[in-house]
Amino acid sequence: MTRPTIPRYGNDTNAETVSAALREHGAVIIERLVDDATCDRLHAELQPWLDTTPVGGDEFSGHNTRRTGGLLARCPSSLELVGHPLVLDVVDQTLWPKKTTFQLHLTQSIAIGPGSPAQFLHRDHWCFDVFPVPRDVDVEVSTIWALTDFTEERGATRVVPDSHRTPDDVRYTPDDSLPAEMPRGSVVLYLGSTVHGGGENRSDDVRIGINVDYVLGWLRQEENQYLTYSLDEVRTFPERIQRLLGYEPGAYALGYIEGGRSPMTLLSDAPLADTQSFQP
Ligand SMILES: O=C(O)CCC(=O)C(=O)O
Ligand SMILES: [Fe+2]
Repeated sequence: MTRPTIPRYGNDTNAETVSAALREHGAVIIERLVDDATCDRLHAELQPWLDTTPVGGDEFSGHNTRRTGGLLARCPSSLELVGHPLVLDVVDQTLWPKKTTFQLHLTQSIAIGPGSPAQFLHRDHWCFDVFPVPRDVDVEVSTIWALTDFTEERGATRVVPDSHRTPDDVRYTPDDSLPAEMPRGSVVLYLGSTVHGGGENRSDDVRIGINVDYVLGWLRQEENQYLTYSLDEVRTFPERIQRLLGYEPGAYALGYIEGGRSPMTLLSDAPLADTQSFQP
């Protein structure tokens, strides 16, 4: 039997191709989707925050791993990643069942320090507690952008290709996983059901990934986007990002204010096409 691999595309690919690969294999890499200048800028914006972020408090978070959230306000260049049109199109074509919209689940940098052991292999949709997500339903797409080159030695995210349709209680070992090796500026996308984890960092360097996850609009977000950014901060973001944060209703009657008004109306004085919620 041939060993599954993580499909890989160049930045001239399209959303249909990437989404099809993601749904078939549970993970996909797009190489060099942002350029070196963007990575340099983002890294420079992030560094002061990394310097003051404490290491994780448990094994899953990583005792020598620093997770810095709320990136949209802290690192303006992260908007380019979070709102990347190709990634958003892939997410849009992949999440199911989706009648209306999807939203941002979290942003965080994950800086895995030298000597860190591999993270426990897991499925991100386990954050939804006990709910047994049906095998053919994709409620979440996770992405990790490489801000430093991702090599196996440096702790590249490990993914078990083709694991996304197996029952939740099927357990995998590190031998079943492959490192998502990729040059900086690349992104690995995987489904909420795909088994994966941060890799062991056997190098002397810090591995920095920018983790941006998206979920269907009718689910609770992992990082509370309403409390992470003030309304004044949200007003400075592009409209697409405001919508992604959850300021547009998640479905016809989800998340309105004042008996049916879209929270988008809080962000601007201009009349908006969607001052009412979605039509049923
Ligand atoms: O850092 C990584 O490569 C993966 C992290 C991850 O999967 C998680 O924290 O849920
Ligand atoms: Fe994860």
